Amino acid sequence: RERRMKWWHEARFGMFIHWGLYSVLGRHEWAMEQEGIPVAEYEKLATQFKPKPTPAKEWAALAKKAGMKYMVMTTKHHEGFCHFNTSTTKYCAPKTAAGRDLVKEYVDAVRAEGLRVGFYFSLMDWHHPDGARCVKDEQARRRFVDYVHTQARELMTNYGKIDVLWYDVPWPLTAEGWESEKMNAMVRKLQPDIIMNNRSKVPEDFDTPEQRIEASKGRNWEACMTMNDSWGYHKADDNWKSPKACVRNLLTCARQGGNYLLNIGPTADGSIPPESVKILTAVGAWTAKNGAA
Ligand code: FUL
Repeated sequence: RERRMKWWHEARFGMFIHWGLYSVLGRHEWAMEQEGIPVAEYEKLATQFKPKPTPAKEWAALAKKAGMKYMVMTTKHHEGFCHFNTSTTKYCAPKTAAGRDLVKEYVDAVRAEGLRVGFYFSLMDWHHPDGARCVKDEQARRRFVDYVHTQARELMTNYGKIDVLWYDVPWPLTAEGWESEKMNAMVRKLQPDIIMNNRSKVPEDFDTPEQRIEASKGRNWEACMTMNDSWGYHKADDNWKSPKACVRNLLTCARQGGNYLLNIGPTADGSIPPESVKILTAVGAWTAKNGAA
């Protein structure tokens, strides 16, 4: 494990990207759930999700400039919309208005900057009809777990070497329910050097303190944080941290032996909010002078 994790420890600093149909709304990546938007209505957002050409190139260039060494993009958030081409559903970027595989585009852009590639993948899924009832109905669980494992297999098969798999929110199942051990063994077989987080209810390689810096005893860890108070693009959230605060967080993580995963929430067309560009550019000026760790 330590051999596999060497680059990750040296990296220290990564970019998190929360991007999805919720970016069209510009409120919250939980809007579907928080506002009780029915599936059929929420699905219509896919007709408005038309990113400009290769926004990931802008993200990757900014990440590099900021001194970040890896990136982690939402391939599917809780809303269930897939940025990748999948055999499991039509609810994915290549088969809707976007008209192309945004994961492929992202992977190419990240590699072109010489950065490491990470995939965020939500287990919880509000779109899939079995996503909630799987907890009470064994047939539903079987279908849903097959669905999720197939998507994980696609992500681990179709994009070359992937460096990080960042699971999220295992609600409503247990590790047994998700068949997490089996899923993660499959992932490792396909990607022997991959680094996995702890959110499939199996500890795996690293812990994920969220919106706080907290060293894990005897465990690798990465603090994920936002620059304002939102993960997804949020029009009204202007509570931006200063570049100084971000540098301070980076240093605190580094000093305590952890990584810092700092989030951007691009708009629906893929543009990075100007405030985030400003902050990361200033952080980059600092890391260029002092080094990230
Ligand atoms: C949380 C999610 O519910 C948030 O939307 C976000 O993705 C964060 C990183 O993880 O648990």
